[in-house]
Amino acid sequence: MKCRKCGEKAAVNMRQHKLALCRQHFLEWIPEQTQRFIEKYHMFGRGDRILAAVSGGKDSLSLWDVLLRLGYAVDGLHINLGIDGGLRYSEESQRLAQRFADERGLGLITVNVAEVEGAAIPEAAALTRRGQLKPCSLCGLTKRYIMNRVARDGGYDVLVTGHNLDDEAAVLFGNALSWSAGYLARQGPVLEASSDGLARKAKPFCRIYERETAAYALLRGIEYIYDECPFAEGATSLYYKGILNRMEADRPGLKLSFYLSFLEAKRAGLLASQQAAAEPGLHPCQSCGQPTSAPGQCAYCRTWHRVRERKGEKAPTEQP
Ligand code: Q46
Ligand code: ZN
Ligand code: ZN
Repeated sequence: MKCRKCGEKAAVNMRQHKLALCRQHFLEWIPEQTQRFIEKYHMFGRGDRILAAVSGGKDSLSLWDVLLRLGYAVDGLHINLGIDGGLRYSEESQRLAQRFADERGLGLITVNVAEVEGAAIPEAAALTRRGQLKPCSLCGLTKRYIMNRVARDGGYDVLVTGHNLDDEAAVLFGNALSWSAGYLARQGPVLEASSDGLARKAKPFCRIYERETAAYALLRGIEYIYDECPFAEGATSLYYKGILNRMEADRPGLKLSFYLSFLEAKRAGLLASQQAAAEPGLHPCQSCGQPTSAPGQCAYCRTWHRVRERKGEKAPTEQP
């Protein structure tokens, strides 16, 4: 297989795009594509201050790398969840995120959940109803809250995450199976800021296959955490990814057309009424001031308050 651009030996063959590229041209192609999507979906501009959520995995570190190569001003945010699972998962994730930042002289904000809230995610989840079986629900709530808070308090224009096409297609598949109109209405490359304090969010890799972000990290020599979070095992999203991968193997490009057709249908008015009604009445949380639709306290404050109560501890003096 030869590179379409130069005729040298191809390093990556992308059947879905009918495109094979050598190392050098693949490493140029990913930023070009990313820039194209940033513009197409009006994600952010040159003067914007960008905060990238970096887990230490291939997607978020590749994204940070690509945005820097494109000349954007990007700081990183890493959230240490306190997950071990015999793999020292969180410790290793933070080490790799920190190393990436240090080697390039970049700013990385780190929030350690156990230090801020008094309990790591697995311990806290075991104390709440939310996370009895798996801590993912509490974990997701906590990550969303901290990301939003840091982005808002730091005055960032946009929060970017490394979600790739496989992630987006799997979420879309799940939401379409249950016709969750509210979730479908909110899914897309950009989630606009709300006037009451929800940060603007964008996913510059939403059209890049997971296989491509992995190849990018590998060919750029980015060291990332290979292991999945130990709690990801058996996750529905992985099950959906497996099904979509089987379909993709028979029909290259299926995942991309599934996602793009959805965006196109939305643009043409599908879910228009849900989009108009998607914003529930938000008001500031009584405790932390972040916007919430829940009466009184937001779900984050309520849940972590309960965790501390059950742990028999006092409320922390510091918020993330
Ligand atoms: S939600 Fe669940 Fe992930 Fe949190 S506990 Fe691990 S698998 S990290 S994306
Ligand atoms: Zn080439
Ligand atoms: Zn709150």
